[in-house]
Amino acid sequence: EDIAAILKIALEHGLVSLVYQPIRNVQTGETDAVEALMRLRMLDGTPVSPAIFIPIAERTGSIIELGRWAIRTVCRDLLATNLVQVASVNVSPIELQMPGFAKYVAATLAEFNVTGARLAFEITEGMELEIDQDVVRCISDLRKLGAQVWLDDFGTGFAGLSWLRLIEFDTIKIDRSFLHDCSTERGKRMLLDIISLLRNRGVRILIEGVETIEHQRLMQQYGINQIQGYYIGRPAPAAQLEADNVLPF
Ligand code: G
Ligand code: G
Ligand code: MN
Ligand code: NA
Repeated sequence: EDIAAILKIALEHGLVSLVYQPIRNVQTGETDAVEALMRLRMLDGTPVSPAIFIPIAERTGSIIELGRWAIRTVCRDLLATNLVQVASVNVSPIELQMPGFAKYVAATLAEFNVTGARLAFEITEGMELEIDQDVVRCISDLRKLGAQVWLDDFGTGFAGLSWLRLIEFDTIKIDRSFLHDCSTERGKRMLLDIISLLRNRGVRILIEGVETIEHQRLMQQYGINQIQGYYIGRPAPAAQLEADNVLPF
């Protein structure tokens, strides 16, 4: 397959990059975190959506090398500066199941003299991740480094509630579909029920897909801790965050 072959040479040819999307703290109004999102271009420059290339990278194993590159790049470009407080990185189950993942993270943090608390790992609920002993141990090793563990896309998979029993998450990211359903009373009640469930568990709540000022106001009213979406900011290269001067803390 074309993309599988491109993924193998992507790093040496500079075909992958990271963009960062701001996350706003609702209480303070500050951008206190960013999410790192991977981008891929073919040799002729055509962009490929992560929805296409991430599953292929997972299937072919390229995700291991790409994932390590992402962690290293985030530590070097973002966390080794004072550009942001916390950066989150999406991780695939394959990475978590791979022995030595937490060790790699520890070594990379040490290399760039970055504290673990500034790094968060996003695990997607929809992923076919079996929470076995290895995964639980890996997550606990990451938390021992001080790193945060976030649950991504909450509400979209079947796993969410059982994962909440097994893993202590620092932040739950509620999938944007729940916010977008708030145009109806039924949708609003659904979101409020989810919020009260999570609130009772004491985790921080982040909601994605904040696209308008009305969305932001509603989330403020609902007591959401952090918001992310096109209204707050689009994903952009690190250089642009610096140029916009929106992020230094
Ligand atoms: O940027 P956006 O387009 O389209 O991202 C889509 C999805 O791709 C994200 O929700 C995320 O789950 C996944 N993704 C983006 N970057 C990475 C990455 O660096 N690693 C992994 N495993 N998934 C990523
Ligand atoms: O699954 P994950 O949450 O990691 O995906 C992040 C994806 O969501 C990225 O592809 C990003 O471009 C997209 N995204 C970010 N903000 C918004 C938004 O406000 N609306 C929509 N529709 N998508 C968004
Ligand atoms: Mn994510
Ligand atoms: Na998400």
